[in-house]
Amino acid sequence: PRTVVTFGTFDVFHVGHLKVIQRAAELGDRLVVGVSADELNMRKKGREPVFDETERMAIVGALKPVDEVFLEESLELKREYLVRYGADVLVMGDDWAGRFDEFGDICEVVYLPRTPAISTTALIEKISRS
Ligand code: C2G
Repeated sequence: PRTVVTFGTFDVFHVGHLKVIQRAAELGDRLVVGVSADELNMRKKGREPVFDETERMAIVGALKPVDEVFLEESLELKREYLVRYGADVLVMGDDWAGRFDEFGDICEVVYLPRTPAISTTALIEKISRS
């Protein structure tokens, strides 16, 4: 079977997240998702996620196209995760285009276009204004 692996925070889960997961799943037979740990998010984005890692993993793990979830604790461990979960394909949104090309020696690397005009940051703003 062809295993697809993707990564993300998936905080305040929205349709942009859903679409990238659905499209990632179509590229193989099995989809494994690495969900960013709270601490990794603090380092990456400088703010605490709205939903904690346990909640975000529960949401992503319950989606029909997702076969397995794990906690992504460090960006530096990407290669180890790809090997551990037997990735044939690494899928990322194109906000990461070019950033993971180095893993092309162990799997196919695919960047999918982001869904326009929706983001966790914009949602947080919209909710706080209402
Ligand atoms: N995404 C999308 N369209 C949007 C918003 C997000 O396709 N409008 C995609 C992103 O490109 C990414 C996934 O949804 O592939 C998750 O997005 P984030 O939660 O923002 O993930 P990020 O914090 O970029 O984490 O190791 C890499 C990181 O864990 C990626």
